[in-house]
Amino acid sequence: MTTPLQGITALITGASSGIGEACAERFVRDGATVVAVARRADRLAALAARLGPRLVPLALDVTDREAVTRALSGPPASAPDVLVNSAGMALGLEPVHRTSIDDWDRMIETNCRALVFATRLVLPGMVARGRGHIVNIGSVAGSYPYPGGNVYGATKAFVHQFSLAIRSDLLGTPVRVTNVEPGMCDTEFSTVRFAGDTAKAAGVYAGMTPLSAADVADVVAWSVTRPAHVNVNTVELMPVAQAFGPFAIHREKR
Ligand code: 8X3
Repeated sequence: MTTPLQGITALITGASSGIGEACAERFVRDGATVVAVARRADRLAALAARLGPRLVPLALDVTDREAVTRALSGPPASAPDVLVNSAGMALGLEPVHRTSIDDWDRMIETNCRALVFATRLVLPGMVARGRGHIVNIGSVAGSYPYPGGNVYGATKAFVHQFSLAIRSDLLGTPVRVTNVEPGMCDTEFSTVRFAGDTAKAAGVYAGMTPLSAADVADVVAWSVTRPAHVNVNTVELMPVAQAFGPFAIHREKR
């Protein structure tokens, strides 16, 4: 028997745009109540106006550990059936020796530290209530290195391993853990990566059909709605127009 989204509560981080927003939309459409977490209160208010009363906005910076602790210790965020950790970003595409160390800090802070912290806060309740599902939004960049992906890819490799590791801790409980790892997806991802340069970002997706945020939300919804005895560990998805390259060889001129 599948697990319905109808009537459940989902806490979704990074809900003001991209994959997080698409997940919020999909979950609300399918009957869930969504506590939508993001820094941008105006974007959350617009989302609430669009999706109705089952979209509960919670303006919050997920990297602010004290604020997150406070917010997740009482209603409406304290007892979710599902946590979708979608807050995250890539910053820059420079070779490792030229990257901004501040960018590294922000990626590690959001993609790793905030994700494990939110997860740690909701898990005791999920275990005690005997139900729960953590869905992390990873990336193919966590498995396949590419030039300039350095710390971004490493944060997503962290998310991959963390997702598997906590499932082994949760063995014997009904709490499920899934890592969804998309490839190229047409969201604000590249605009953020290139510090607001929309033309450069558009070039990333020129002449090909990337995944949409709704494609990824579909996989998240599918993972959550499997029968209760099924744990989807990892789902990797890419656009058909994206694939892997051969090893790069540097040859000296002789
Ligand atoms: C984003 C996937 O392929 O654009 O996480 O780096 S890719």
